[in-house]
Amino acid sequence: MALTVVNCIFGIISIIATIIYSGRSSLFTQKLNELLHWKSGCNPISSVGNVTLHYFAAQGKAEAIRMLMVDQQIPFTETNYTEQTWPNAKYNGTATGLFTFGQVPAITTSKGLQFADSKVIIQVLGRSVGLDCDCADITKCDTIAAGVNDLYMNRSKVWNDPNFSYSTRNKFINDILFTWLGYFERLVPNSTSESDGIYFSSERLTWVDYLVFELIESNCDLISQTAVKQNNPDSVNEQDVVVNNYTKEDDEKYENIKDCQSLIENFPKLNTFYKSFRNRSRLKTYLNGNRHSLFIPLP
Ligand SMILES: N[C@@H](CCC(=O)N[C@@H](CS)C(=O)NCC(=O)O)C(=O)O
Repeated sequence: MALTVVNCIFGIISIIATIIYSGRSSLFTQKLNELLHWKSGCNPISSVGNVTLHYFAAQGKAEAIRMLMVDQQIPFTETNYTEQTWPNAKYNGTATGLFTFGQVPAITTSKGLQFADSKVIIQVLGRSVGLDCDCADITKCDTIAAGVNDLYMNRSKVWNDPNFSYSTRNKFINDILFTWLGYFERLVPNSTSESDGIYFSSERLTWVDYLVFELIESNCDLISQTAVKQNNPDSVNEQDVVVNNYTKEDDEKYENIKDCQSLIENFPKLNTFYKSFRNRSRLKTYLNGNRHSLFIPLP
């Protein structure tokens, strides 16, 4: 009897050692976690319950989170801060520690979770519905999220500049957007085809797909909403000519980028991803409904 127990212990230790030395221990723990939660991904967690999204009545850094919640049927309500209500909310949220760095988005949930930061939120919500990346792809997913954030910050600088003009719009498309969409184009896996679904990671839908989709969608909207030159009479302003060496030809080149189609067709793989993702039925209904404004009403 004692010998059988010793044999068993020895057997278990050998199996664990083999898994560790084979370099596949993360796959093993992922499979174990998946079995325990009955959900895919490296680090699945149980349902978060009903969510309250603390953010402005604007798309901004909360929009990809909203898209994931709508598409994955996570029930949620919103605080929708305005220019008037934000200063007080910021003071209170910072005092309670909910807005860790004095900013939103943040979430609270009926199961007692509360934390801030757009990337942390979307990743946790993804984990709760089986949309975490595979363990082997965690670095790729974090990298994509960092890239989405970097482009967002680059864009904010341009679009929130009080001297924003039609020329700066076109210069943004030329100098920043084309370059960055080129980076994302390279991150679409080659092996995917439209019929299988195009996904950035783990050969299945994950939270990063919502981040990249929203990035494309919001840039498309910004470009379309500023496409008409008549509404931008200050085309090629003097400052742009002097400071940025900007010419009328630059304007003409990028005024052709006037809607989503004319932008995204320059990036074939992203185009296929974008079109197939936009067809997700709940998401399509959401996109066609009354959404918040693109711009944040900050005081
Ligand atoms: N790293 C944070 C940045 C959040 C952030 O920049 N929030 C802005 C709105 S998009 C904000 O709260 N601004 C108001 C303020 O700072 O008072 C995230 O990604 O969630």
